Amino acid sequence: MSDNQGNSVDDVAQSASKLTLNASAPTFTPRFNAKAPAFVPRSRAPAPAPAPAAAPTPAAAPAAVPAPVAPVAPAPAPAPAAAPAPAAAPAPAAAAPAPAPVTAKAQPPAPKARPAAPSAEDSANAAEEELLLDEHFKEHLNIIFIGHVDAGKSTLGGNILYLTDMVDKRTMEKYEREAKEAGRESWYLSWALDTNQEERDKGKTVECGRAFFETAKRRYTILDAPGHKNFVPSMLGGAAQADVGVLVISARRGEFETGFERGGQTREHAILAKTSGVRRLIVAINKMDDQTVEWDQGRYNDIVAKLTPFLKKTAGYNPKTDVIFLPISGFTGAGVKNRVGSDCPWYTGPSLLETLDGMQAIDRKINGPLRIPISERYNDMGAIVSGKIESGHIKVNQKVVIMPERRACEVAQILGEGESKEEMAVCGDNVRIKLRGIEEDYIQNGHVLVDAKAQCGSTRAFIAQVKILDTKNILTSGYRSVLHVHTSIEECGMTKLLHKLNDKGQKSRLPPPFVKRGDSAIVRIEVAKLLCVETFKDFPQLGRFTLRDEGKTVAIGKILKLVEMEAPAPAADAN
Ligand SMILES: Nc1nc2c(ncn2[C@@H]2O[C@H](COP(=O)(O)OP(=O)(O)OP(=O)(O)O)[C@@H](O)[C@H]2O)c(=O)[nH]1
Ligand SMILES: [Mg+2]
Repeated sequence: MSDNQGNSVDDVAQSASKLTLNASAPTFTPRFNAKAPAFVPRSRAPAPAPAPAAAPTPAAAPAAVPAPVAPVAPAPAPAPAAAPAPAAAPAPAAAAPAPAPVTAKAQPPAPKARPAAPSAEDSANAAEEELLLDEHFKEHLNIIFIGHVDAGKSTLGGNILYLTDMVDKRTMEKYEREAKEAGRESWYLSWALDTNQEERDKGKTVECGRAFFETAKRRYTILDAPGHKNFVPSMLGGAAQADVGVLVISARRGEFETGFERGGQTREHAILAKTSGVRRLIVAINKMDDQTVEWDQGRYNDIVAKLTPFLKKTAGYNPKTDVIFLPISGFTGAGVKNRVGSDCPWYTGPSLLETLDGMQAIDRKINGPLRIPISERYNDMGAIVSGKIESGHIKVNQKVVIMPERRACEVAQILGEGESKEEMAVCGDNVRIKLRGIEEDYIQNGHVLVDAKAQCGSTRAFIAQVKILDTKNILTSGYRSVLHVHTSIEECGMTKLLHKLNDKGQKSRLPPPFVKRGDSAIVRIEVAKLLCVETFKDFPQLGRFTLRDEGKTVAIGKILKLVEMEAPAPAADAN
């Protein structure tokens, strides 16, 4: 792996957002079922009393910093903060084919906008959707922890599991003892997520960790990305499944600076998260308890002031609508579940979990065609696959097909987070599925599980719009690299450069002889094996990708058109 020295992607990713064109899709507001049994955490310590409801505190915007805090509505605890104003669609770039707001392919209209006189079909779909939402009243949110190495991502994740009673006190005490014996005392909280020996020995996450917790309002999957630059591919696999990013920043003297300099993963992760479809970021300014910081407001403001223009101009996040800053200590837990309180009197805004609970509901295409990119598979008395449901819903006994090999099988069991067995799961859920009628060996990461009656196509070639980020060389047709698209990783070739795009997004008439750092272009990409992808317009999560080479992100892109496609099998052929 070559070094990223001095060649971070940010210089040239100035318009990364233009490329991702991540227009906020229409959102719906799930009807949360009042009959739902409330989640009552077995609190380990007497929880501090909820903040006095009478005087809702404004989200503290440190006065000295120009608008660093996104508009989180006052959050009278314990009720979560009201959702921030709907994220205005980030202004799409002028560039050509602007993806329409996300809608599932050939699907019924989004449930939110009910027409004045709904057709019978619309009404039936809306009724079905409401039923599904009622059953899944607790929305599932997938959050990815990103940021520079040692920023405190795993420690924060471990503490959240502890504070929400997902890991009991005795287990944590055991980790504490063992970590002390291993000479890594301060690392014990991270052991809840860094589960393998190498990770614990080195204190570095290698594989994107996964854990589950829930609050009174939502169910969450934590995806804990490794910060080290060598493990960016693993971070990308996690980002592909995430709805919201928590960018963890160490406020410790020297650490913020290292993470934020060129080549630091603060920058690379923020850009990659945005290009992977993570629309909203919570920036957790962490280690505020550290003795070099001691909850100093000046340090916090300084960091916020440095990050804000970068997140806006380079990573493409709108600081007003997509980004929320808050101070925490993942280690002591201050500002994580409970508010920072007297530790940090100048910040009176909501805690991290309150902020997550208060985020606007994500658009889910519950009645869309079933699409689950497989992120893991193994055998446990039958083939088991896991992944996030990107579209649609799945039920026990449903006939499904593993694409692109078109292997028909059936859903034997749906395992929710924890060990719960579910009758069904819906878009947004991160599930494990036991399959009947297929051997595990036939399944690979990057395959896509679909409904037998609504299969997807597969292809060996597609036309894409790319933005070239980090490469010293010029790229000509035939350039080979590694394609990361949803959970799939394949070698690919950029076989044709079709058009270069100018700043206004206009196509060159003639194909360019080469493209270089900073250029945008329309290209043809080919892979050796059949791949299940979709156009960005139809399914953004299956239609955006990165190209990596020698440990660097060379380009980001979105799929405009599938060519040499194998059409989906007619319904009758399946099973
Ligand atoms: N003082 C203080 N130290 C912290 C805090 N959070 C994490 N640390 C310490 O920072 C070090 C790194 O923590 P990790 O949680 O492993 O960091 P990470 O971001 O997961 O690192 P990678 O997985 O390698 O990217 C450990 O020694 C933690 O104890 C915090 O809030 N305050
Ligand atoms: Mg870690």
